Amino acid sequence: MAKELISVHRFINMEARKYPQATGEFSALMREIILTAKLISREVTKAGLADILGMTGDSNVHGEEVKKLDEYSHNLFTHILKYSGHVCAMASEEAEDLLLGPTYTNSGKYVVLLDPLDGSSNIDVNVSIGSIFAIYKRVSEEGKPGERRDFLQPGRDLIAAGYVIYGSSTMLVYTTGQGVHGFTLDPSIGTFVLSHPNMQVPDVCKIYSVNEGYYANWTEGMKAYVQRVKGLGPDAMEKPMSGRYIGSMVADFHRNLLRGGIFMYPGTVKKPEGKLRLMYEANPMSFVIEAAGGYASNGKQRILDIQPESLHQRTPVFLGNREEVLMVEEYLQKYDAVEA
Ligand code: P6P
Repeated sequence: MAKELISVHRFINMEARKYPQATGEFSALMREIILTAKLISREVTKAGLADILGMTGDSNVHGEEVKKLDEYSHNLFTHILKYSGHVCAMASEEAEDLLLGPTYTNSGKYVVLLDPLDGSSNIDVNVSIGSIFAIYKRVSEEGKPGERRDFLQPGRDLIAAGYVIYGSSTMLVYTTGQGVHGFTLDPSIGTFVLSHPNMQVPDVCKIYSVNEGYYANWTEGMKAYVQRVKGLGPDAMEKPMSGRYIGSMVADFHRNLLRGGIFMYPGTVKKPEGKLRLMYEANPMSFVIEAAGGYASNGKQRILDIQPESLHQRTPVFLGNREEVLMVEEYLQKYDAVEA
């Protein structure tokens, strides 16, 4: 008996029926995100052809302005979502400040944060990249423009979060906090189909993902933990983990979610806050990993409990199997005198 084909739209409708009070606005917002994902997927898959098609520099053979793909993705997300009627304001890695104003809907209940195309530098070498999104319900008065406080909420208060990975296939993975579900784009019908229902972090942590090129800049605690997972030093694991690092957060995250692993982007002695952004990288991915049974920490505390202070603030990120991430906290506390 062939497996039943459940489109993401049917899935969203099924989920909405579980909440009698649902107005359908969140479902409608998700459908706009899905439309955007399809359009970006189409552009990403032909990105490698840019030079061949003469789409180099600022204009293509038709004289149309050609933007970099991350700028293109940003423009597409913001254009589609601001006219959705459900978003009063947005924030993006590609924009210094809040995105709001007359074209946004002051009556919109939601604000959306985006990393429109994370890891976009990997496009030129045909490595998987992704879009990351995070959705909060506004806390400011409906009917008025969105405000900064609508965004500066702890990640634990997210309504939904997820990512789209543009890889050997295009997949949408998202959660509203109740289970994590994966949908694979079937290009022949132009629809995301439920392929990975109820994704859970595997119990065994087999993979560690970190850029070891920064080893010399790590704290002693970070060095000691990585030595352990590599089977070195006094705490050596009996069966060392495999090292896997793509350098594209969505790709590393997705593989670890499926196979079991810990993803780390630590701070360094000189840059204790690390590189990744709290609001549109760490928080959404932490929301997903915790809904899948994992845990996410900045090395001292749960990422989702961090009270944000600015849109683009950075944070160290350790996420994946709960016990491994807790182990990192122990190492950093033990070796780096990191206060709890
Ligand atoms: P590094 C991509 O630029 C990114 O923001 C994440 O997707 C990725 O995990 C990280 O930076 C890679 O950074 O310093 O290891 O190249």
